[in-house]
Amino acid sequence: MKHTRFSTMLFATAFVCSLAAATMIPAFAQSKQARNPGSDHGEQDFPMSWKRYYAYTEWTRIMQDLQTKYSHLADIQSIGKSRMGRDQYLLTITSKATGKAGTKPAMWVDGAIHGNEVNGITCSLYLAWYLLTRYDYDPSVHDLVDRTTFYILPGLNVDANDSYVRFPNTENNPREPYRPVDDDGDGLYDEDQSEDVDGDGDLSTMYIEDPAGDFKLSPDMRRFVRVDDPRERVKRFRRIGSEGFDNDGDGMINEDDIGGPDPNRNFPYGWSLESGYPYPMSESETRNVFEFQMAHPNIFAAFNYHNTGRLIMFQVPPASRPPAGQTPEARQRAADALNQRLTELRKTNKYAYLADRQVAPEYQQDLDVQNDIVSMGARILKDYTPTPGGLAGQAAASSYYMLGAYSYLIELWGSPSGEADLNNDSQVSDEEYIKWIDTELMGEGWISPHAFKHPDLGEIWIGGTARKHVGRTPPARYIETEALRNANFVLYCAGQFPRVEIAEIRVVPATDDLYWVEALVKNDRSFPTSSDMAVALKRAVMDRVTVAVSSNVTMLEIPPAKTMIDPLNRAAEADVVAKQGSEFRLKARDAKRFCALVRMKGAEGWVEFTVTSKAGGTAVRRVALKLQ
Ligand SMILES: [Ca+2]
Ligand SMILES: [Ca+2]
Ligand SMILES: [Ca+2]
Ligand SMILES: [Ca+2]
Ligand SMILES: [Zn+2]
Repeated sequence: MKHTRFSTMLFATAFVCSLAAATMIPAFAQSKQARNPGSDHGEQDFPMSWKRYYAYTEWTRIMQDLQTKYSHLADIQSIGKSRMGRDQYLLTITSKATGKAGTKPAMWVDGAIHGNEVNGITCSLYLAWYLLTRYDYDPSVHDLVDRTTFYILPGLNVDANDSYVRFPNTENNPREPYRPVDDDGDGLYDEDQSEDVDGDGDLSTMYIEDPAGDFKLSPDMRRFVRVDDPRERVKRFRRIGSEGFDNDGDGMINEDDIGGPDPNRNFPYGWSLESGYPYPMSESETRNVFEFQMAHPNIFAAFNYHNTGRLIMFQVPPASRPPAGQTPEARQRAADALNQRLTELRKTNKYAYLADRQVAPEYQQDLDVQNDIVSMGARILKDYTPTPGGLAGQAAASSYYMLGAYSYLIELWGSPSGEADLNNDSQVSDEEYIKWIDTELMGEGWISPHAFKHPDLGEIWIGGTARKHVGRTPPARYIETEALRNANFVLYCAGQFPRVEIAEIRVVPATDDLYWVEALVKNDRSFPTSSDMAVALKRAVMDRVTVAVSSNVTMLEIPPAKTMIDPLNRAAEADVVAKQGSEFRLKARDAKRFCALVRMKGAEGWVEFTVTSKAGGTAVRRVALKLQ
């Protein structure tokens, strides 16, 4: 067995072959692939108008039709019923040909937990449509749908969602699930709700003439404004409130409207009685969601769509207590250092973001990952601002702090900010708002004050507010731009889910018939294979490497330790793989070297490394051993 070390190495590495376990061959080839941004990417296969809001029966029909047309990529199910008996439909999107949904890392997306925030439905639905229609045309979507599962629940709070779209409402209502609550303590439930008094299809505000009132009409007669000077001689009005009648004749109007607890205070983490009453997960709408999430530990990250304000609210690890004895000066130095780092980062990326937070070392990676992801979010969404999210009973907090999933609450849209703010004081005044409506919406969207005879109140005035779908949900003409950008951000995140690969494998002769086999295992994505929080919660499944050998090769058990296989390569320090396999965890953009010592009897054999990661997939690579 004479050989030079050099020749064997060359020969062995030349025989490296990789098995295609990580890159599965899709059953549905991309026959229609399009790479021209000027061309159709499947939209015409399932034409959809994104120029309107859909009611519950319409958007659930769209979900059903999508599933029927793309049944090889999508399943539909009801995760449960709302209080009023509506099904909460969920689409599960992944290529069935490349594995079952539960075996792939998953992105959870929901919208409109707050009933009035129906642009969350549109964004979720758009994402589903985008993934399905583009699958055959767009290589990046194809790859994502092959590797990833998307659980999409467009409308969470279905009862209030339906009402918001179909009936006259202000932009703020209805918001909560329909738990009956006796707001005025008269023993009757929801007996006096707001109503469209003048029958114009909108819910606006009622005013009544009153010499002691503190409102007057603006000079252009389009809104009610406060009287600044008490001596001013002008027709005065008192604000009554939202349009409505005194339905129960108790002298009060709209004193017992529909709606129970805030559903986004009803989740278990950080729950409090005051806004999440009567107990955590008391509402079927929220409980169905959390039970589904608990039963699907493959959920790796979650998006919840809300409005309003163009924010990327993300969950961050808990702030560490300042080290004992940390002086205010030391704290200031830390803040200065953070600012300096941010200034440096923004020289090359104006969207760079760093959360102002110090965390314990075991959570540092989660903070780094979130900073990284939301910086890209700010870039993709353009005029959105990252900011750490709230904890109190919020779905996103439970996703991260209880399930270990990276989570994001997107506050969509918002009063037209930049473009409407004409004097650049970072506020949109009522005048600027109306000017924006006049300019951008050709005047559509504003209810000018008008007199009306009210059966309970007599002569009143109604108006001076915007209609629905102006401030909190975008006018139809802006829906698609908003939905597209948000779909891109979700797709970006899913594309950054961990992906394990064996980037390199090589053989280094040790002595006699002994050989070191060394593999370089990598995850080049922005997410680690499990979050720091999942590790802390003991929900993380460690990554695993095992070594298999051909019949004439034996793997030697040697104590697990770092080993320098090649003394000439000082960087090539590797962890010895135990015979029964070794566990580890790949962080974001991480690489680790592993080695095994094997003995070969005969002239030919092979050694195969297998890396399995719950979220990062499986990678297998084999190296041939051959003596000359
Ligand atoms: Ca009542
Ligand atoms: Ca009520
Ligand atoms: Ca009205
Ligand atoms: Ca009443
Ligand atoms: Zn909301």
